Amino acid sequence: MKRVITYGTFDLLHYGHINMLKRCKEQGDYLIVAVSTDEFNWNMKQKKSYFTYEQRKTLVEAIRYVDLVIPEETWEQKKTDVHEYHIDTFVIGDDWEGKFDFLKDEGVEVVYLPRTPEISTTQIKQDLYGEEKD
Ligand code: C2G
Repeated sequence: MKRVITYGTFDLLHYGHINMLKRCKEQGDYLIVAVSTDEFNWNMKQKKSYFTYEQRKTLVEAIRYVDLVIPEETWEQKKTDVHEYHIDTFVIGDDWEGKFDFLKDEGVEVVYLPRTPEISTTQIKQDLYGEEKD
């Protein structure tokens, strides 16, 4: 059983997220998604998500490709998560290209996949409300 993990905010869930999670699952048999908590989003990513962590967790758990959702609370937790959850492969969008290569030292395959180019949470907000910031 090949175990895969990925991380993200997944706010205003859209088909770009779904495309990514589908391809994450294609990398193995069991997919864990670490969803950023509200505190992590605000303190570390200066992001204020529209949906709370609990709401985003509920949405991501409902996706057929996802087997388990855990909270993402720190940047550093990836290094321990991969051992705690016996991860074979780490996957994330290529907007993070190279940023998590250190996980290879933990014996984990690191895969960066192309994003779905034309959609983003920011774009949705701009289209709907004309807001500039994420
Ligand atoms: N994504 C995508 N296509 C989009 C938008 C997002 O493939 N149009 C992917 C991202 O590349 C990422 C995942 O969907 O792999 C989640 O995206 P975000 O919610 O924007 O996550 P991010 O803010 O990049 O947080 O520790 C890692 C961070 O938590 C990642």
